[in-house]
Order: sequence, then C-alpha cells, then structure tokens
Amino acid sequence: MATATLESFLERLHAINMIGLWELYPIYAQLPRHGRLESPPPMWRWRDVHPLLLESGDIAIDSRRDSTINARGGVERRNLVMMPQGAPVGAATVTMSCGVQYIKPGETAPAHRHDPAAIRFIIEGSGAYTSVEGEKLYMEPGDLILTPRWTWHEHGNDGHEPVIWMDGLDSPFVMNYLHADFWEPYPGGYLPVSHPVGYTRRRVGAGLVRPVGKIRERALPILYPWSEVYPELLHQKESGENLDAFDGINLEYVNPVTGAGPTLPTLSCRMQLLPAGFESQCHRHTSSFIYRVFRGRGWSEVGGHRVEWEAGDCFLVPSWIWHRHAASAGEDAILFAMSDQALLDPFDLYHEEAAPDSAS
Ligand code: 1HN
Repeated sequence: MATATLESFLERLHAINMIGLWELYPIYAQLPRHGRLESPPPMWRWRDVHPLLLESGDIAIDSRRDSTINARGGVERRNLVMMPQGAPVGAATVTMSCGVQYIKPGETAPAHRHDPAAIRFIIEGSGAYTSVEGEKLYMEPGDLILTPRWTWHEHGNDGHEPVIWMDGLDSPFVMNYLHADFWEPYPGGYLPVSHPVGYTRRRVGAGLVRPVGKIRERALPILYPWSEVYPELLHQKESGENLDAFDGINLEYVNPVTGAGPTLPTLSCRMQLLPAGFESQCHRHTSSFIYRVFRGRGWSEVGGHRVEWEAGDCFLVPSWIWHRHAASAGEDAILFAMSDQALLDPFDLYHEEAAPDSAS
C-alpha cells in the first residue's frame, strides 16, 4: 500500500476505534515484563506501623459505612491499608491488598459481605473473633482465618485486651480489574450467632480424617490454628527433607474442602521457616507475594535491593522479580506469605526460573 493510502487507511481505522496489530507491537514492547518494583522496594516496618495503629484506637468503630469518617466520628473498620507510592487504588500488589486492623475489648465491627475474599493473619492479642456466617472464629497470634467471598463477616472482641491482625484480600483483582465487586451491609448491622464455636472444624476433621459426607459447600469459615501449624513447621525442620533451596521449609495452607491447595480460589497462603543462618538461592516467578515476618530477623534481596527485616515487618515481592531470603544466624525466621499463585495456576500462567548464578 502506498504511504499516503496507508495513512488514510489508518486514519479511517482509528476513527472507528480500531488499530492495526502491527501498530500495537512497539507499544507492547514498552510494557514491563514484571511487576512494579520501586527503588528501594516498599517496606512497612512494624516500628512505624504499630504506633499509628494504636493511635487509630482513638477513632471509634461505628455501624455505618461512610466514605470517610462518618458524622459520628466513627469508621466501619479500624483498618490501615498498605498502599505503595503510585500503586492502583487500595492495591499492595497488582492483585492483592493488605492492611492491619485493630479492635479493642467490647467493640464490634459490623457485618457485611463482598465479592473480594479475605484472609486474616493474627498478630497480637487474643479474645477477638471474626464471625463468618454466624460462626465465631476466635483468634490467637499466628492463626489464619478465611473469609471466602460473599460470606457475611463481622469482627468483635469479647476479651480483655486489644487485638491486631493483618487483612489480605484479592480486592484489586476483583474490583480494579474485573469490576465485579458487590458489597452489602448486613441488615441491622450485627450477625446472630448461628453455629457453636468449632462447628466447621468438627465438620472438616483433622486433615487426614473427617466425618463422612458432611461437606457440600466450598466456601467455609476455616481457622488454621498456629498451635497446629507450628509443630508441623518444627517437625519439617527437624526432618530437613523438605527444605526448599529457594524458600526454606515452605508449608501451604491447604483448603480442607478440596484437600489440596490453594487456600482460597484467588489467594494462596504459606508459612515459611528459614532455619537460623539459612541463605536461599535466587529465583523469580510470575506470582507476586506479600510477606509478613512473624518471628525472627533476616534479609531478602528483591530486584537487587537488600531488604532487612524483623518480626512484624511487611515487604513485597512483585511478579518476575529476582529474589532470595536469608535468616540471621541467631534464630530461625518465620514468614507468613500470601500470593496470587491461585489465580495463575488454573490458566497455566505460572512460570518460575532459577537465577543462572543461583546465589546472586
Ligand atoms: C474488608 O471488608 C475488611 O471485613 C478488611 O475487615 C479489609 C479491604 C478492602 C475491602 C474490604 C474486613 C478490607 C475489606
């Protein structure tokens, strides 16, 4: 086609909101081939976050959800959200959000439900609960609680001390990409108790055995107690057979309904133990990760930057960024990790690669 004719052709094509694929290729070539990596990588240190979270205790929890602090000076949930500079609304990584929540004795954050699914990883205090579909799941530090999509959930504190946990959601995926977010408050605000404590645990059994024919639904209010996860971590560490060169002892929170991972259809959760002095090899993968240090101290290299961390700190590993982890010499490090690998696996979009010089 002569140049003048081609120009006129493209003009008419663009006028009807189309473009030649060949025109897209150079634009595609400019797109990043990995997740956003800021320099230095974003990091939320507990010594910065914790005081602000405690200070937020002066903001009341109130039953009405408004876009900001409402007329009575209250908020629906006392939740502080991690949002790196320049990130999409409410997003810690492309697909996941992460925040910390604080509830004092006697308080209740009213019930609601939404399409984004959530996990809660308990950080500090006990006596609080999340009620999922009317079943109270009582929190202890290190526990993991699931709130599957579209399940009613409220948080309350029946105990005598403030309780803090980390919230992780697939909200950027559901809201920012799929635009598929329905949200509704529970009529009247508070959930009636409809099941006794431990109800779901007794239905799903202890992992290897379970009552026959008791589970039909996929979205269950599951609590993974630290008191069961920790002995398994130690057991794995002692045997040493499953020490992964990239991630140390790496346990997945298995969905007890499917009997295999992932934890939720859109979120995968893990608990990693890096033995004292362990230095992992370097790799990258197309899943992105949010790490929360549960115990110990150490460092990670993320995209060539060294990130020093200690208990309570949070850091990110975006997709396809080289990274490795190490625990300090004195003690084991334990990292809680959540990722979007659950979203990649069903479509065969998970790629993983070891660094050619694996220790760099
Ligand atoms: C939410 O509903 C909770 O129920 C916490 O505690 C964090 C972040 C984004 C959207 C909804 C909660 C949230 C959230």
